[in-house]
Amino acid sequence: MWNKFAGIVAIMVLLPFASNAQNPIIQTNYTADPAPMVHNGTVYLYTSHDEDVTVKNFFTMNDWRCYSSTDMVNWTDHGAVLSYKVFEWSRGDAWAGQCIPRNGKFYYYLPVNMKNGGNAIGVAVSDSPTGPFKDAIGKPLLIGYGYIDPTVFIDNDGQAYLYWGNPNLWHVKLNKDMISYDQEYGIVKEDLKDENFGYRAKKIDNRTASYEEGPWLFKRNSLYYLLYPAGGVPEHLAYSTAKSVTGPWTYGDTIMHVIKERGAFTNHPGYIEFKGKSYLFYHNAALSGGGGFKRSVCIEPFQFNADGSIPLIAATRQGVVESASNLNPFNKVEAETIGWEEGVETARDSITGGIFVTDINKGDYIKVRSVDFGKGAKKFEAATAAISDGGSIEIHLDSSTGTLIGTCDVKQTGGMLKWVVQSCKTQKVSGLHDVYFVFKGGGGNLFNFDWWKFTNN
Ligand code: FUB
Repeated sequence: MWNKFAGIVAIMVLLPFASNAQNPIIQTNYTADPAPMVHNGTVYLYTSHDEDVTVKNFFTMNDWRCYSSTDMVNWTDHGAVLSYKVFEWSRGDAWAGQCIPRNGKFYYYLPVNMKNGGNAIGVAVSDSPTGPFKDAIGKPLLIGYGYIDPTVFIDNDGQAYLYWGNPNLWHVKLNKDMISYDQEYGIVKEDLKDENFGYRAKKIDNRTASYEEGPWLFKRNSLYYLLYPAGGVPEHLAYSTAKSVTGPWTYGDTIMHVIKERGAFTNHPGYIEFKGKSYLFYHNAALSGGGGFKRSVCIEPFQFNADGSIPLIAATRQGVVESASNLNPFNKVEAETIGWEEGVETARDSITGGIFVTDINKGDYIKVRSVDFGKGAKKFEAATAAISDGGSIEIHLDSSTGTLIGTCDVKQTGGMLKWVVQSCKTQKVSGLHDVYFVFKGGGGNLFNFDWWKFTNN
């Protein structure tokens, strides 16, 4: 999460592309290891989380976060949905996991280090995609050196598989309960050969093929795909395919070159098809203050080649240009539904448990993309909380300095978690726009912001 100092630098660094940028898609936190999941018409994006303060120049990661979107351009922050502390047998290192729905529950497979330092994979479960998650079995599901980065997949016949590992690649068949695996089938280790997982130019630690870690398994048109970071560090992304979910795998090609930016030395793929389009999720280090241990999740839309192969995908700043749907501003929209922001943070309300936008200072803004006003909006409502008067929300169209359609004064409400709906008239606005909430006022934190909506009367 960037602080105000970093924010100033960020504005300088990001300005050249901020107005059109969609990548990195989250600006309020450093996020990594994207694991998207489509459920009931919504994309849930689970990420690991690089802390703002890196300890001992290594991955400093304590929890996993969730964001959701129905349009691929605005992401609603659901906060940290679990911490490594959920696994009482763990001492930390909340690395790359993946969540999957089954039988009305959500199973989240996560690598952590055990209290004795060894690698293990745990499984957490929740009734909701946004948590809270709890340890499903009270002990590790799998224990072993290099047991990190699980990817989970359920085949058409209902059989679920878990693949994982660095520098090796293993898999198990999960039982229907999703919290145990077929002991008879056992733990299968892949024979990493060049023809299956690519040629490794940098021969280190007796590693053979290019496969490194972070597998992502899916099926498309009866072909199984395994995407993975490859080649050693700095990692590029590559893929293999197979006619059976258990291989043999045939090496495909590079999907994304090494991103030579700010010392990002890992990458991590995630893939979904959503509303008829294919999206590659990955991470770089593009946010202000970013680096190898402060990464940021990005998305690129792409098209498979006609023969099912994956093209080389460029890492861009623009990311998703076309939204998958438009946002209805006449429904209550969470303030933490963000297309792009500068300066603000998100936090969890200790009373309601909900997420809100905070650390709002003069000049900060939130951009919400593809807002469809239809025939017209005339009034704006916002749930805010403030300890003093003086702050306001300017509503601009299509840029932070675009047409000003209204200014909503935020009155003091008696506390920074005492939510009161403030409202103001707006100029009549219709059609499709990007909306910019530009925050104005004196010095310091102005107010907190929970949700907003427009009305047409
Ligand atoms: O995020 C920590 C580790 O870095 C992940 O587990 C790997 O995939 C790499 O991204």
